[in-house]
Amino acid sequence: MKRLLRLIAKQWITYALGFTALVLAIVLDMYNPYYVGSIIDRVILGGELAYLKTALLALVGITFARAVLGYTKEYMFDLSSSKVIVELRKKLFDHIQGLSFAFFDRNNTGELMSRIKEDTDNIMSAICYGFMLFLEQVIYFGVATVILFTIDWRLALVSLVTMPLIEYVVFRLEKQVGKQYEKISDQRAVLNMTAQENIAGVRVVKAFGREKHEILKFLKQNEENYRINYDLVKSMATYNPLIEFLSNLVSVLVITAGGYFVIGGEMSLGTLVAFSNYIWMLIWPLRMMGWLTSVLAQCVASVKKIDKLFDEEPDIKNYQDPKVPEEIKGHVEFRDVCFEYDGASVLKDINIDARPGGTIAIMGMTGAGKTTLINLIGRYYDCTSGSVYFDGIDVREMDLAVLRKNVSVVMQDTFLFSDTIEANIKFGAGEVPDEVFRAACRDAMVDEFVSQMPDGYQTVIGERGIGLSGGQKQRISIARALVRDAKVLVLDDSTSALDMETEYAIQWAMERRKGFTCFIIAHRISAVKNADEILYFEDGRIVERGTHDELLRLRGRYYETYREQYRDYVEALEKEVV
Ligand code: DUT
Ligand code: MG
Repeated sequence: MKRLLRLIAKQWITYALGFTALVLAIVLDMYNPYYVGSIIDRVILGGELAYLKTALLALVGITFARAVLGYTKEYMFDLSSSKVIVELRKKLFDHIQGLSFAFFDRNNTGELMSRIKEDTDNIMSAICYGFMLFLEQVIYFGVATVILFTIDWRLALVSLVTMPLIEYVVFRLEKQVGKQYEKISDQRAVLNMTAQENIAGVRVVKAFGREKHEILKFLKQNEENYRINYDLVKSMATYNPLIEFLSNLVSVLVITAGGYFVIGGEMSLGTLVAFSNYIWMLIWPLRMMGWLTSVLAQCVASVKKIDKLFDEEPDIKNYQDPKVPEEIKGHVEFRDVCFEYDGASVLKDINIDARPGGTIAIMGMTGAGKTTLINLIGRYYDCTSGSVYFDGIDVREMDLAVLRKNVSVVMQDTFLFSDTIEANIKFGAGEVPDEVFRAACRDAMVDEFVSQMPDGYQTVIGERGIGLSGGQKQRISIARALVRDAKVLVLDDSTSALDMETEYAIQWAMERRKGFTCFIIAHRISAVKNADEILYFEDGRIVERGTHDELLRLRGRYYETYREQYRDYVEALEKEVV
């Protein structure tokens, strides 16, 4: 809440201008019934024709000034609130971006999206027209009450009698409607999610012939949506006529009682007409209060949710006195590293020494902990015990920005943005000299297919049917890693979708670039056999380690994998030997 108030306070000038316009508009509004009343008394009844011109001119003037002030008021409130929301959204987005992987493991995307979109929208409605109308109605109510009592206290009392009743019904309606709105909002989220999942996963749906099932599911949710909306309309239809009736009842009471005063000569007709006009300045605020309180309550709920998100601290924070190695060489060391996800042990007693310029290859079954291991290098997670060192500094004490700048990762799941190929490759690398960019594209074999596209590197991915194959996406993400020229390169299963020939060409290019420490996770022997050390993982432990030749001699898991992949070749070779 404090955060929001601070942002609002920053826009105080525009809010103050809006507020001034609002007060002036109300003051003008108060003159309207007065002139109408005087026209009746002085012109219609008193025959004072000369006054008609003055009164009409005043009414036209008021209408015109009222329009200008109304515009200014809305514009100022809109402007300041939009600025507040833009700032709030930016802060929230920055904050979410700063949170660690573990946070995103715990929270789903849909929920975070609704914090950024729906909750900020709720706050926007509250601080813009919610706040504006609230002020306006409170002032109307206060001023109108004073005027009514000044005109005639007896009539004022008569008109106030039914007000609590109106207010009671309004709040009853709001309570019911509020619950229904909540249901509608929840249901809409479900509907959106189903639609979104089905459109995003349309290939899976079609491949498994589930179109009919998914359509039925959607229809059912759509029907449910209709039902809840229908309930809402029903409540409105029940309560609104009652509110209407009570509001009109006030007029009837006032005109009846006032009629007696007019007939008795205690009050002029014009005053009575003016009075009955002022009454609506009491009724409208009352009728709106229900809706307004719910807008404000929704805003408070949204602010609380957003505050909770802001309170979320990144698990991985920069060390208070971050260290930077004198010379960055790319020496990565794991010492007795263990890692757990929420208490489930994933890595156990890992010791690795990756010398600068060396290549460590990692093999093992799915779920063995390979990705988890490499996530510890760039400190996307912190190990549970033991330490990871980068150039002799514990990564937990190293400057995070420097560390991450020097560890370039090609992730297992390629993620490309809907942007040009060039922007995707240069993503996060800052200024990239042209020759570095070209060399990366050449080495990652991106040039090969991009040069055949009519727009080349300016082709926007994901637009107008520009789709890419799995291997092409992998090549782009390899180029993205190479462009950063980091001292440590991590390839997580990033050549799995490539044909042997392309994989070999990329390997050869890497060999030629060298000068960086490389971690390669791969399943193919061909991708790992030249590594300085091959680690074979099983269940979070290194069960075999050594060079290709050493591991073959060991005749263990690695040898088995080798035999599987080169069965025909090995058999032929063994026959020949015999
Ligand atoms: N795991 C979690 N939470 C996560 C990620 C993984 O509990 O956020 C578990 C699943 C698995 C183990 O950790 O049992 C190791 O996962 P990892 O992704 O490290 O496995 P991998 O060796 O990279 O498998 P793959 O070859 O399928 O990529
Ligand atoms: Mg993995």
